[in-house]
Amino acid sequence: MPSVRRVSHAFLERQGLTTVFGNPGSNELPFLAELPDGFRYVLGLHEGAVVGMADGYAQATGRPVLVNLHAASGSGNAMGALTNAVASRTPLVVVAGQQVRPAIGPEANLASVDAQTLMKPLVGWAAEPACAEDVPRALAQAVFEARLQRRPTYLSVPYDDWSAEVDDNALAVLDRRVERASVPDAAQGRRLAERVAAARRPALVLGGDIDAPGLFDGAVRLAERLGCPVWAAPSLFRLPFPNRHPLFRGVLPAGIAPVCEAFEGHDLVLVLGAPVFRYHEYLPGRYLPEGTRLVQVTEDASAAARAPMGEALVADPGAVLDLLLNALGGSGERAGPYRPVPEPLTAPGAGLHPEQVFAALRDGLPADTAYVVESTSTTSAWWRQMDLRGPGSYYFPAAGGLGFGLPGAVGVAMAQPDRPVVGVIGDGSANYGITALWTAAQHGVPLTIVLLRNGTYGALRWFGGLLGVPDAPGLDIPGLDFTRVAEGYGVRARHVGGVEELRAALAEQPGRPRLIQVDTALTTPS
Ligand code: TZD
Ligand code: CA
Repeated sequence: MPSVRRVSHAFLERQGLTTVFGNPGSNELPFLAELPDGFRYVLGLHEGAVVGMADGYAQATGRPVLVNLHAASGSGNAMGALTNAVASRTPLVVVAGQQVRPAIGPEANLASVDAQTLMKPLVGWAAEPACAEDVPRALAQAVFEARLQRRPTYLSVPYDDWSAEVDDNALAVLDRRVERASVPDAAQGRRLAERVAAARRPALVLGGDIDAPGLFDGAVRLAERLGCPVWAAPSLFRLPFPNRHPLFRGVLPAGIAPVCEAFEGHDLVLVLGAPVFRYHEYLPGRYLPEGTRLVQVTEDASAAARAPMGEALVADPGAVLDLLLNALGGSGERAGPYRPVPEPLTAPGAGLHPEQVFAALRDGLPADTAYVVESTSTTSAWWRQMDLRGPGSYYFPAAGGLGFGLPGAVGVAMAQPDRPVVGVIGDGSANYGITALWTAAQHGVPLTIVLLRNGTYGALRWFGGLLGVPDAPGLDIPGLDFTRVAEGYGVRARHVGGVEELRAALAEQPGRPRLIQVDTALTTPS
């Protein structure tokens, strides 16, 4: 009779979940015993970094990824990082260890009390199997729920379950295949196509789900066919459209009133692959201008249900793009040349203006570089200087939880070893996921971290102004030298003083992780 462990490992192998991001404890060791040869265990030194790396890896591969965490304490450490994975719709399958069944009730040390509800608000599905024999099936459910819902799931497994024996019925899980098809029916398709064709001044709003091969190009074709303006949805975390395309109008501001203002004069707003909307700053007003209709197409049923306005079609945005392109016919106008980049701004003091740093990245690095950005006061400088034209070019913490950027860059680089990957990380943000440097060093991940050191939580100073709090303590972070921190974790690092030195440093291709620290002047996000 096979063990729960053997069947579970075989299931994970068949489903392609053979890269495990984790940080182990005693409860987890029995799951990790006898891992078959094809498995790769990626050790992270803190659970926030573990989830951040797994999140980047899963987003870049577009596939579910296994995360192994230690009981309640490890899971708790991971929760902040999971908020981002929820917002980016990343299918993380978190398997946590648990005490043996008789020790849970009496709350022995390392028992995870009420493990099913521990991560509940964040995960789309959570369970602790009712008996050992149910573990392989429950693990399969965790994987399929994560994929179908595109949301993290959580499975808590008592550690002695792994060596329990199961009968042949448990093997049925190995042959399971679970798929989804979500193409609109003929009437729904016709209605939507007629609505779009009849619009006098349509506008497109694209969300993170459109940053995928096929969809990204489909969105460009649709926009050119319609000749309409395109915005990225508010609180952008992936780039769904070339940012210098002549039809691109930028990222919608994350407030009710400014979004309404942007849509002024449009009779139809078609939202593809985004919630409606992830506002941030509370700027009340009308949701939509008088006479503007909004239609949201998303395969996220919850995003459709919770939107405060508009119509929604729960369907695959890729299928809808195909359908609209077929229905609208024609070949679309060439929309004209890409918009040129402006000269980078310079700063009066000692540090570089962030625009100078970004211009150096743009000029010096290959066009297909993937950027993982966690630098919060430099957003407008970033979009003014960058010229990103293809899918998978840009990642940002989707729920705004810091600690994604540095680990996420490691995960993206591990997922795409042939693509240049750069983390653009603020001196505040870096600290939340800093231990990922060690994992990058150990795996020799060819990754560049550009560390922007302005000595402060720049975005919070700006927020202080907006909220009428000019005197909050705890916003400055002097005395940090990331070259020494990085060296301590085994990553080669250097400080660059000026633009030319930065450009020269970027031109080197070391083939292993490196950190480049540059002092920057304080700017505002917008
Ligand atoms: N903690 C976590 C986990 N997430 C957060 N978003 C914050 C705290 C609050 N926070 C922001 O929202 S922005 C920011 C903080 C601390 C400053 C980030 O500093 P930075 O970037 O150096 O990375 P800038 O460019 O100086 O703003
Ligand atoms: Ca900073």
